Amino acid sequence: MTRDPAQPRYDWTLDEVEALFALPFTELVFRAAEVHRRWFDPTEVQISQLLSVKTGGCPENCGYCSQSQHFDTGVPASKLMDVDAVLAEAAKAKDGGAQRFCMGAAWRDLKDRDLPKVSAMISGVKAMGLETCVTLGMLKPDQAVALKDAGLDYYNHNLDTGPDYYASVVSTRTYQDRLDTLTAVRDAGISTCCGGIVGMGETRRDRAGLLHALATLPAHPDSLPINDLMPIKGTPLGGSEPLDGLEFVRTIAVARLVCPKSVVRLSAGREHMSRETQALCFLAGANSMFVGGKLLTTKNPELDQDARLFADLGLKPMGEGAQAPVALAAAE
Ligand code: SAM
Ligand code: DTB
Ligand code: SF4
Repeated sequence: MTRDPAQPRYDWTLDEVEALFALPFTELVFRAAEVHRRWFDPTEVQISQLLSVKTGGCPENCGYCSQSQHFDTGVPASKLMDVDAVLAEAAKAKDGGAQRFCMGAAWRDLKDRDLPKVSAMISGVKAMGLETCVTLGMLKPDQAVALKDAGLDYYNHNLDTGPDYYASVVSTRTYQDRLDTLTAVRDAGISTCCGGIVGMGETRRDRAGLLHALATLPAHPDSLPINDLMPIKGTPLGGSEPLDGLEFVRTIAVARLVCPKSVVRLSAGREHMSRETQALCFLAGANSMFVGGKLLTTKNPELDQDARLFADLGLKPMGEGAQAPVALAAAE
């Protein structure tokens, strides 16, 4: 009996995932595009915008990160933003066309003392009619429940890379720590946003390892961000050899095939990607992106550039009756 490739599976082997990477490029992208349109309208893209609500000074040593206090990156540490200032940024993001507002904090874990302020940010953003997402480091089960009660839709917590390469990237928290936080998030009924980074000097097998880990979770991530490393001077991984664009597209395609119903985000790295590479990503199954000129601490394409990309590719924001972003509408 042949299996329907669009039906989610949780029993992938690492060899099977690696074999997908090895398919001829055109065959891989075709298969991914076929699966993509079984679950989604391939002209629709989910639009998120990021804000760093607490920047720098992080005690963790993630080797790619501008915000770790272990490396001299020139990113100054700042305190948790005031709720009003965050809501003002969320309003601007909404006006620009964002559908989800993602707030990131450079923390190892959430401290209970910060819960009331973070909860106020979440409920305030939610009240503006935006979807809410936060990424605050490790969470305990009761904290996840509190965030859900505040109106949280998504929690972002990445596995970052495959389990075999993980120790070369970060040593201050384990893969299992990350899996435990994801369990707390799922158990609280919050949607999961979980993916990783490529272009950190890992092998193709490591990239397959990341996607294998995601595809064999108890539930596939609702949102699956694939980040191309934004190289940061002063970090251990800042001088990594850039990943070939076609290999990035392959990673997107394999993510689409192993997690067919996940919303796959073409995440960090668009700033240094050609329009053609991005177009191939959308063809290969990516259907989410960050808009706005800034990610957390690094650059992202400006709205008018993305407006042109959307118009040229015939893409539209995901969802019935979704508002075309201002700059997108202006470019039509
Ligand atoms: N401190 C929290 C944590 O790590 O769980 C939340 C914020 S952290 C910056 C969120 C994610 O951004 C990381 O897990 C990583 O996957 C991604 N990220 C951070 N720096 C990056 C970079 N230079 N390039 C690409 N992705 C990056
Ligand atoms: C994710 O996977 N990518 C976003 C979000 N989740 C939090 C972060 C990208 C950060 C890129 C580097 C920076 O701007 O500092
Ligand atoms: Fe801290 Fe998150 Fe950066 Fe790691 S990725 S150093 S936990 S801010």
